[in-house]
Amino acid sequence: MNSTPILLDWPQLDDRTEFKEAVLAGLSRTPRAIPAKFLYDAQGSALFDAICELPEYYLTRTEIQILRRHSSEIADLAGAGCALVEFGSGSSVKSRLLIEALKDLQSYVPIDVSRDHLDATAAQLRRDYPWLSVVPVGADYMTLTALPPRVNGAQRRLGFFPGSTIGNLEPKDATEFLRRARALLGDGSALVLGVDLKKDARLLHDAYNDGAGVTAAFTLNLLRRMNRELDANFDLSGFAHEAFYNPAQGRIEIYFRSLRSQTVHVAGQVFRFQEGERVHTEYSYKYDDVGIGELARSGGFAIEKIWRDPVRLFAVCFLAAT
Ligand code: AVJ
Repeated sequence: MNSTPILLDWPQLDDRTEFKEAVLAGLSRTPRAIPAKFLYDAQGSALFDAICELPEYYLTRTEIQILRRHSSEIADLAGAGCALVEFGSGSSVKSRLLIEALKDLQSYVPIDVSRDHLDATAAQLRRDYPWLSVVPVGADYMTLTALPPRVNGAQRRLGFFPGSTIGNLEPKDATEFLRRARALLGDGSALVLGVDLKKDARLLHDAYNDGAGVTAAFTLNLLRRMNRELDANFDLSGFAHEAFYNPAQGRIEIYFRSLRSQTVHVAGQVFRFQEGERVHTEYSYKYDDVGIGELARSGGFAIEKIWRDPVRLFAVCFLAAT
């Protein structure tokens, strides 16, 4: 199959304009915050891949191990003839485990905003799985409202949202995501969801404060990106990565913090930073069984099965549309 990328819901603004408007708005509000999705330019994506290899960052390798161990059971629950729809397809290591396990897979539909990434992934998958119909969709999965028609002809649409990416979303947005996924995938669909679980605060802290400083470089790459793309003049030595676990909210909070009082120019505007002032970049919510159940229900799904790593405390959930 040599279908070319189908571009649906393509953003009206080009990427740089969208980034600029989000940054100017984010630095103008109190408290300051820039949406996490802007961390993933080419450099940021490469740094995130490096994070996944860190000894402290257990999430990726634990999830891959769960998927490896239980892929045939996942395939049994999914049934034959599915279309596999991945929300935010990064490196396709995890999807490959499902592609290889699912029976009579009708198509693989990676949804991603990064078109370059999508093209490269699709080309490689077509080389590796010549029998597979790969149908990439260049879109933001938070706003996508329809799948390519061919995909709707599958027996069942099986969504895949790995990596605990759902943890980036505040609970109301996580519910909104699931509702949208439920509507997009349709009646009788299912969703394989990766969720990081609540655990010892020290282990969580270390996962976002690695010794090699890769996570700090990932956060501070946002400043570099503003310097590169928005004609900003952030002095990288004047800011630091900050990440901590907030037990009351059950989430990791990530910021960059100004180490002194300073003035920065961004896209022709001037922003004043007090010493110690921070700009929020990410949340990473951690769930427990009750929380997963509530989340699933609020989004129109029911839990069919959960596989957990009892040591690393990560879960892969099979949710069925209700
Ligand atoms: C990709 C959102 C799952 O929250 O663990 C990792 C992002 N940020 N280290 C996470 C991230 C810093 C990651 N997610």
